[in-house]
Amino acid sequence: MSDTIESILQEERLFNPPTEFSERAYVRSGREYEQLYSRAASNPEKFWGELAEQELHWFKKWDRVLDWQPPFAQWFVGGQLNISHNCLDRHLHSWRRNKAAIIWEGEPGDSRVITYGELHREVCQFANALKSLGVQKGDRVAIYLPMIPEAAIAMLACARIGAPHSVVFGGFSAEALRDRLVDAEAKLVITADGGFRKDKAIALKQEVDKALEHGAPSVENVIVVQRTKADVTMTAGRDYWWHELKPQQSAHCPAEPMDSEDMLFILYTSGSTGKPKGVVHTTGGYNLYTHMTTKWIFDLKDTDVYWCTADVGWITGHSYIVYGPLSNGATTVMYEGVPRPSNPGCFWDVIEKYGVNIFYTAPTAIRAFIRMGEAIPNARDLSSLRLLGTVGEPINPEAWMWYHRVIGGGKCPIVDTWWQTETGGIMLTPLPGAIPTKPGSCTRPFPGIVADIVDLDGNPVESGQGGFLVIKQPWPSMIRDVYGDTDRFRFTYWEHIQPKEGQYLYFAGDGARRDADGYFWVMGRVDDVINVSGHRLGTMEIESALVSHPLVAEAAVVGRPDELTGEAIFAFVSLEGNTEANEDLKKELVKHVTAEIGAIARPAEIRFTDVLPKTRSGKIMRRLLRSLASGQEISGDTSTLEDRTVLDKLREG
Ligand code: 6R9
Repeated sequence: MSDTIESILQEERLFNPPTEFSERAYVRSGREYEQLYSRAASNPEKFWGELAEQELHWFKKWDRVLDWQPPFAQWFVGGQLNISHNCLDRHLHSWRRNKAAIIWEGEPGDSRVITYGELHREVCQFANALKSLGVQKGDRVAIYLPMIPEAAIAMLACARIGAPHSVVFGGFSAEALRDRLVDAEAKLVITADGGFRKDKAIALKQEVDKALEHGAPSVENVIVVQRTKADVTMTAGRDYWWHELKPQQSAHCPAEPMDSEDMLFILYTSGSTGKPKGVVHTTGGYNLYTHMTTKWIFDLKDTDVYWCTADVGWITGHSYIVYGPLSNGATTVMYEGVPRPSNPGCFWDVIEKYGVNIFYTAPTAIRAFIRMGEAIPNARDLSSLRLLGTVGEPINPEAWMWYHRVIGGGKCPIVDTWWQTETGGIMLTPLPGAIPTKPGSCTRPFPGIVADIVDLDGNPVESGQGGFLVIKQPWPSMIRDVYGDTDRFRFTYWEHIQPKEGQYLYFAGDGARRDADGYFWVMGRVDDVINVSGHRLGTMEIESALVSHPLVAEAAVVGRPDELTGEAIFAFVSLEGNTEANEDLKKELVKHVTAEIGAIARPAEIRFTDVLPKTRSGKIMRRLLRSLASGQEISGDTSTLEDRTVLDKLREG
């Protein structure tokens, strides 16, 4: 890792929060934001302590808000609570008992609305089912399900009895599942016969069987939800049907009082090499931070219908489909499907059908919508929307503009939220009623978050200059450990940046710059930085220049070795709709990038492609493209790749 990153992209557009929005928002102006921010900064323990008291239910109050022995933080030490109680029981004593907690829409068009009262009952019964199979506080339970309500029910049931869950994305292979089961030493797996994805039934139970055959000795039982009615083999004494086991159980299951620092879940995140890391989150700090961020960032009111399109197998699904919204007593939409050729407008249908007010999705989805053309969303009534959000990757300014205009009708603020599995909740984001937005910037830190951009020695870099994005103070939902590997926890997050003062800075791999207004601009992963003749360039800015060409839908740039310049820019480009790919267009794109951001960013080579390799959460895997561009074999972990055939297609192209 060398020192800093050069910034070459200029973006001047500014959007103020609409007055009608600000007037009704929790945080109504830049001044209110500044006040909150400085209150949190001057006395973080008082700030978080007061919020914890006001916003959550505790069985026992904490003795100390924070114990910080870098890099180990403990929040609300001595306090006891249960996140499932905060998400369910406390809403039962008001009108919310009969409010929709989850609105679920299945891919084939089936649907279900579950009230808080019903969800509580389901969770209690399923928690008792887990107990009946011998699951105890502290035992790890793996959840390998499609996007069906049972996924949320299973998570809440685990939390209720104090069994940490480890949700494994339903699209991962048997091998990837096995690695995670072994690492977490899971005692039980909750799965389904299958799930619907892009009009096909995909098998899940079969993958679990394979994973167990290949060896996951800690697993004693499997619970199977019937979803697709596919034929599955049930092993007597080991496998149970959800629909047979659950109804026999009592609906009475008091929530286990958990210590604030008891483990709530493990979630695996891929390393670029080596085995995935089990990120550990604990109870109290995670509950509070996801609660507050959901409330203030999505400005979530009791009357809202809120929809986050993520999968529960991703941290975004944990924090912003399940725990954050339910802790706030909100109505959260869960959708099993994804846009597909048979129904490219399915997202807009869901918005229209349920009158969704707040919509949170990923740049990869937005770029796919752009490619399909605006006639599709324009044919639906999206007027219920009042707030939009994005997460997962830097959003290219042109994609932001499209989202704002076509989906938001020019009237909805956009919250571009930067965070990670490790941070548990959103770290950098506008508060929608308070902070004017700039396309491509995640703007400012959430109150209580002390973020900075530094060089390798931990010294802040000048404004406008790119560097390493770090967090300087502990926050409630921060990663506590890498499961079973504390050395890896220290090494991965706390030792790259080495300030002289012995200060500990959290760094998890992103480059960013800050502009003169103090706004943060994430420039991409520092592993992906391209070094052209000694100029270190982030991928985001070059890709955004390409995407700003009207015929380009999506772009990924990587460096490939070059004798003259060290590295040269290699761009993989997907075109809009039916655009014809030819040599003239390549020349035009090279010219366009040069004109937009300068000769230094001139692509040496462009390859047109229909597909880009992505993770399940939609992140472009540039590491794989780098190998392709330099003609090397692909090495390292590919278990998180969404579509394995993509690599073959790219090799042919
Ligand atoms: C929540 C989530 C984390 C990485 C992160 C960064 C990228 C996420 C972003 C963003 C720019 C945003 N990322 N949100 N980059 N702007 N708004 O995505 O967690 O799957 O762990 O990924 O995603 O590179 O470091 P996770």
